[in-house]
Amino acid sequence: MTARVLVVDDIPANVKLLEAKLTAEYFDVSTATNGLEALEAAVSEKPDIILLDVMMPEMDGFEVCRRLKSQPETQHVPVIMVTALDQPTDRVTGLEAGADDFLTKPVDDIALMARVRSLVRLKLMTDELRLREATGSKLGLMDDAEALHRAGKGMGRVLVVEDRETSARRIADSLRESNRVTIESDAREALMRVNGEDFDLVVVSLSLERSDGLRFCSHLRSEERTRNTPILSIVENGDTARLVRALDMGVNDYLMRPVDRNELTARVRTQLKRKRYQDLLRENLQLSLEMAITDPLTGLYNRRYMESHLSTLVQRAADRGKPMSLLIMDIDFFKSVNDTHGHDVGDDVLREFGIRLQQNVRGIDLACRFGGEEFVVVMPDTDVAFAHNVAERLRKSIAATPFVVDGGEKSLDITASIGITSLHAPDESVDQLLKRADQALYRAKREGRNRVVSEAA
Ligand code: GH3
Ligand code: MG
Repeated sequence: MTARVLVVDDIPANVKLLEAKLTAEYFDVSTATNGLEALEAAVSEKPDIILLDVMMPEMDGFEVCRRLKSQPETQHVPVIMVTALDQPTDRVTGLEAGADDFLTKPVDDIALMARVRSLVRLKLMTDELRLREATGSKLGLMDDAEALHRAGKGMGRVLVVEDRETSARRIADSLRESNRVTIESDAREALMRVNGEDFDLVVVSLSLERSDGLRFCSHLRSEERTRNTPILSIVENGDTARLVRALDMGVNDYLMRPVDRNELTARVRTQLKRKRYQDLLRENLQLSLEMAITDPLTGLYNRRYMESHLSTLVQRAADRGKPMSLLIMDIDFFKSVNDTHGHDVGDDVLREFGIRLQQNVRGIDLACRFGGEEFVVVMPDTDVAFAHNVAERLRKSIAATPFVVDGGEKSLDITASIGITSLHAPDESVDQLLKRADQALYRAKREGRNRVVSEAA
């Protein structure tokens, strides 16, 4: 995993030290030495995570964090506060400013890496959801601000897995005001419970006396049902080894004993908010997007969605310096299918064509019905040579097996022609891309149909 990290500290030696540690782990590091610089870099560098020193002259880390978390361009970037003081009050101030985690100087290498990785992983997932969501709202389907607002509300369902009675009670008491809390003292029982009941957050002790907390976390992460449920773990002070394993496993956050009440409630709040935000995005995506952006006949994405999302994908490929390819396919002599067998049979052919298309592209490829009997597949991270292979496979899957149509009454030989292009320059427009693919398609038609043509290099 590689990611962009912004390191902010007013003391050059501290910046150098963190920069060296992160660069050694192949992170892409940029730096800032004061609050204002940090705010600028957070926008211009688009970091995936920010390591932020608390004590800085003029604007301190808390203020920087507050500002980062209050502007839309940067509010989703995780912030780790780096503080010289191991003070619970500092942590609470930081959490209230919106910080996602803390590291204490001198920064422990293992905790630093595990922490950065864990937050980056979460950020990448949220980015993906936000990207799709942004495409949805461009189409007028939902409202980001409304989703965020709703995410901050409502009772959370929290499962506490802890076998020390006083500790369990104290945690439950702290959370009860705004959550529905269930206590389970045995990890095996807890596992049964999460299979039958939905929880928004699981708080789990990693030092259970009678069962294995880490194993429980790993089960949660491997099961489809609980894979996205946030886990907040409670760790014995100094038990870095177990903490690191937990974070590597995908545990979202942690608290060291003795558990500070304010820190606990603040972290629970953060996790619940993020969970709800993600749930809302996912729900919105499934419900409204599917209806408005798919083609009713084939179930593929429609042209409107494709054009809208394609510009986002082009931008992203350009930003990351990754290749991207696109193909246009057009059924050969389709007019004669309609003319000979009628429009309904034509529709059957289109439906079956959609199914075969879907079966032959990857999940990250975007397949859509572009118009009548024209289809487009956008392939992120794919160069033109690889796209050619995909196209050949598609062409064969159409031509090799006749299309059974008209309720099984007829069987038709169908072929298609395919034109391919790829992104040449980062500033290319969607129109240019489509036009080149179309020219390649035109050549495929002219050269005899049932073939794949890549654009001339
Ligand atoms: P070529 O090999 O050059 O592509 O020839 P073609 O016959 O496939 O191309 P042409 O553009 O002449 O004809 C496309 C036909 O597709 C004409 C149109 O009536 C038909 N068509 C477009 N949309 C639909 C649809 O939703 N259902 C059906 N049944 N036919 C459609
Ligand atoms: Mg055609």
